[in-house]
Amino acid sequence: MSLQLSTEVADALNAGRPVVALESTIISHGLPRPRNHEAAVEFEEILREQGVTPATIAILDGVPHVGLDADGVRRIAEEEMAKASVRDLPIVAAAGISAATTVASTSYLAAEAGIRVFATGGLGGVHRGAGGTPTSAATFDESADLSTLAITPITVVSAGVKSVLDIAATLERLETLSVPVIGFGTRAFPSFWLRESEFVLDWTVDSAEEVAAVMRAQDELGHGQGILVANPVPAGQAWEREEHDRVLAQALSLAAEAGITGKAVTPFLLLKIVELSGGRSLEVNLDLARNNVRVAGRIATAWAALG
Ligand code: PSU
Ligand code: MN
Repeated sequence: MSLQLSTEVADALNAGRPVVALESTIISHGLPRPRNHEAAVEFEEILREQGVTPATIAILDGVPHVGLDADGVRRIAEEEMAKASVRDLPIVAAAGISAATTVASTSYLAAEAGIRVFATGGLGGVHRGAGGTPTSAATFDESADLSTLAITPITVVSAGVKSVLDIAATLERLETLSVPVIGFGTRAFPSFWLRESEFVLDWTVDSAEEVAAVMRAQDELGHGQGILVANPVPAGQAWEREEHDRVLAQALSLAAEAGITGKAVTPFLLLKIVELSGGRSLEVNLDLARNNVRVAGRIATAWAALG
């Protein structure tokens, strides 16, 4: 599958200038229209202001694009597209159709292009009930985001994982898969809309330069896995815990009642939560994503400085 790098991205990579990958599923399936388009444009602007080249990734008409032009960005925001994880890529390419890329497939394509840093909102993980409960069978619903990070050399900046997931199980799986997890200015693992979860991390750094040093050390060790940088939503911008807990419980039971399964689960929950919170969760989602993009820009800059 041959990648189509934008001229801007190809030039930046050839010159060793900082580049940050951005995913398209958050735009096409994770945020409501028309805010999704504004967000896609804004994420790119935040990077450009830092002197970093954005590489928004998506499959357009069967071609994996690394770096989109303005029309490509508009298309991922406005067109009905499939959500493509890594396993869907060859099928989508052969069919010549367009699809948005998840954290897994964005990571895969970014790494193929030689990009080392990627900003998202929240990494996918192990869904609640994945291992079964006393009254229901195991669903085995674990995002390919995790298994992809185990074999893909990319640093993903994420506000932890969404609290819709089983955070304990997700952290255990990341350990099993040997993916380093580093708190960025925090010891508490963030849970997307909230700055904290009950889980305490072993490792924390306070600067982008420290993350770049870990990336270099990992390369020197010859380990080809990714790194998860857990970056909490800034203080004062997190969702109020009480409302968060109430809305989350409602959304989870609506998903169960509606029998939502498979790759529809995450988009269903995210959009239902926006609806039930009267848009509050959306504001927090945008704030945390902007913050991740900014930190990813700093990490990419520190990484480029290491040469
Ligand atoms: N983070 C967000 N919004 C999103 C997602 C992440 O703020 O929509 C998407 C990512 O693309 C992630 C996907 O890879 O949700 C996880 O989906 P699943 O659980 O089906 O693997
Ligand atoms: Mn899933």
